[in-house]
Amino acid sequence: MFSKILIANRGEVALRVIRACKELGIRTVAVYSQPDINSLHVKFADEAICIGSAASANSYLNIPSIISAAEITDVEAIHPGYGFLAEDAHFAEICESCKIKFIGPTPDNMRRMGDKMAAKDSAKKAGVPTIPGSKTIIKTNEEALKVAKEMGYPVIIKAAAGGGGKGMRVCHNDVRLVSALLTAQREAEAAFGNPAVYIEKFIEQPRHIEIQILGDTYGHIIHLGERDCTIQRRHQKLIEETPSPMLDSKLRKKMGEAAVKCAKSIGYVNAGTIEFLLDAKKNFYFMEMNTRIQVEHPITEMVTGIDLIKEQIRITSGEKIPYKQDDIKFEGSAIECRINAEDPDHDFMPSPGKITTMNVPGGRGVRLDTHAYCGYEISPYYDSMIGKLIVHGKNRTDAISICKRALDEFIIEPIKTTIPFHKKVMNNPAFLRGKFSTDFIEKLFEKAE
Ligand code: MV4
Repeated sequence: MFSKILIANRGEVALRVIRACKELGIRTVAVYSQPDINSLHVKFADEAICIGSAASANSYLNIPSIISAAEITDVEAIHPGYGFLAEDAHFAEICESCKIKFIGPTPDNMRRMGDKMAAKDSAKKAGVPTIPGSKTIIKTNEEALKVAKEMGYPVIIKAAAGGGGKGMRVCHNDVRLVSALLTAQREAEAAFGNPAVYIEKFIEQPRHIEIQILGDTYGHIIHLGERDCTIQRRHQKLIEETPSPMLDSKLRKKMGEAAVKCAKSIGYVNAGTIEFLLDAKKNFYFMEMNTRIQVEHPITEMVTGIDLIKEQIRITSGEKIPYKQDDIKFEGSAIECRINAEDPDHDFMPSPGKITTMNVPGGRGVRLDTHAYCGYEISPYYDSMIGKLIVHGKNRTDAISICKRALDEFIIEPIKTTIPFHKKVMNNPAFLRGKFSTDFIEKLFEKAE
């Protein structure tokens, strides 16, 4: 096992990794940008090194600075958290060449899944259902029209280098398709430096269901069930839950096995997530794979009792995963609410600033992952997440009741937060019934106006 790890991240996830390290008896090195000097990850790490100024490009994305910090402090491994360098194959290679272990998948794993068409192809070859669509990149209007005619409208244009919704366009007819092709290509070029797009049949009112997987360096891969991430706004997840109200144990097993097949087909190592779309008839389709630990990983930890960050570290240090698929048991129901410094009454506008009052919820079934505290300033330089409220109950109804009372205890002032939004959702009839799709938030705000 490692004796010292550097965490190449900030905020709640940096703290999350430090906590796992402490429990494993591993010393930690934090890196931080100048404005982050008062962050808890700096306070709770054994050592901390300033790696640059506020802009991410100068600090949390600054590979030479991070590698220098790792060499000065003589760490054996780097945990990248999520975002920043977590899915950067080049960074993982540099770590390797400096004899520092990258806590995550191999550079080859990341490259294979980073290209969305290649990823889809891998899934298809592994025998996993994929969304019908073009087999190649679409360059011309003629190609686009031909594919749309074959599949029938509506169709969706997606960026090949993309993911996460950027460069996407839904089209209902030929005229819209032709104009959307050019804008999608331009948007893809601007966002990813690559204008390549492809076309798929558009699945209407789907659910976003993802499967957590873990693979070790000996080729042993298991899944840890699903997370239902259907409640999103502009491709930002706001609420995640497990188990999904849409899945029974039979479908869970089928999707879990499909996810493991995908991961095995590319020799996947470490923690990863396979995203699926589930249509109204409960057909599931591979969408993409995230080659990192995700923001919403705690809900899986709550129902399985497995610490995913510790497993990531153990896998990287060469240990075998100590469980077989049948050892994984799911207990109760967990929900995560993302607490962002955003104003839900004004189009979720960012609301950075200093927190002068903060009362955090606790009690039975409550977990709070946050780097914020009374006196902490939410910086305008980074994402607006203040923390995550994670609740765990014996079933969905129980989890919702814990969530409601925890939200009532949660006070953050004077900045605006998503707490009132979550309170509203926890009382929404469609949410309570578990019957909703990816347009849930749009519909919620339509009604109010
Ligand atoms: C889709 C889709 C419907 N049909 N693909 C959104 C982000 C990116 N990962 C892919 N996304 C979608 N792809 C087809 N063929 C609908 C979405 C989508 C969506 C997916 C999950 C959660 C929220 C969403 C919101 C809008 C669109």
